[in-house]
Amino acid sequence: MKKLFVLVLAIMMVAVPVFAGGSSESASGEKTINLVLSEVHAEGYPTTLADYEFARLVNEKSGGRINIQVYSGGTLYGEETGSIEALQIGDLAFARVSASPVASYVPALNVIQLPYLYRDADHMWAVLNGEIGQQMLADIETSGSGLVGLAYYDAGARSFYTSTPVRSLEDMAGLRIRMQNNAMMVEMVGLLGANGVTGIGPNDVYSAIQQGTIDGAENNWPTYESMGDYEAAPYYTLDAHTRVPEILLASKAVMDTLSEEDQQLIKECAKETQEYEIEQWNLREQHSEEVVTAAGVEVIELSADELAKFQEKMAPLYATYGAGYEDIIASIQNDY
Ligand code: BDP
Repeated sequence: MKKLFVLVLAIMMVAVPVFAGGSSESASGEKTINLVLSEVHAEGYPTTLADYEFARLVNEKSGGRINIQVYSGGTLYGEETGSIEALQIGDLAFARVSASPVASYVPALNVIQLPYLYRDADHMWAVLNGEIGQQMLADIETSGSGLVGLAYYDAGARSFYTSTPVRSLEDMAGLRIRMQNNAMMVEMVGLLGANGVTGIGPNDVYSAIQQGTIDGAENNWPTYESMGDYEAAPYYTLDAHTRVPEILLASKAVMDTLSEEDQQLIKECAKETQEYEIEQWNLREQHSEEVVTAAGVEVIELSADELAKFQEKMAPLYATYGAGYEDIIASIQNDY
């Protein structure tokens, strides 16, 4: 009888996974809180490593009371919008996502990912860890989005990769480029003469290029390498159009079920993992560049004049998505 009960329980656990988490009681009567984190990247990718570090820290600092289980590789949600919506309704506790799709729910976030906004990574980090970035992160929670912004991570700079070489702005004409689910990003590629295609999760870009549904996509060195996309689109044009940070998000609905102390503990642990992710990021970025170039990818550097043509096309985005944030944009450009 006992065996049968264990079997039924095991089947139920496989058939009905609790993604948001839940709580269980240990033999000593102490409550264990089980929470789930969704990640689109594979094991070993910098953000995935940071997710595990976050889970480890939370477990350690809560004396083993809070357990976070990481689902990597997009196994839970292949598209980040899916995980964001699950957070909103409390079906999922955490998701590590790009800030780009989050801006569809918290539009102000577009301001910190406008094309050609930052000079380099140091400039971006000064802004993100300064008053402007920290205020934006805090605003996610008060925006009514149902999301809580826990921490920013690095994701380098994004550039275009294509199945035919892009050596000039003219070469972008008519290309079908997979973009993240963010209206500003789709408009951006349109301003460059190409057609943005959305609805393709990052793990499906490779096959979409191979099947000819799209002519290319855009991303940083590590994603280009890790997803294998360089094999399908072997031309990488280093226009570095955006620096879009990653964000570790929590569900407001799930956070509200926790004590104030546990919420604080989670927020502190998340912040603590930022430095670790940046270290892992820098290592992986270099490694990915080596792998991709060794595989024979043609890395195309644009001349300053050509790059200026890309940049000039972005003015309408600053006007539309920067409206109401002129002071913040000027401050990012001049004070940091
Ligand atoms: C990668 C981000 C990942 C995004 C992906 C994308 O790390 O969060 O989902 O880009 O383009 O750089 O969708």
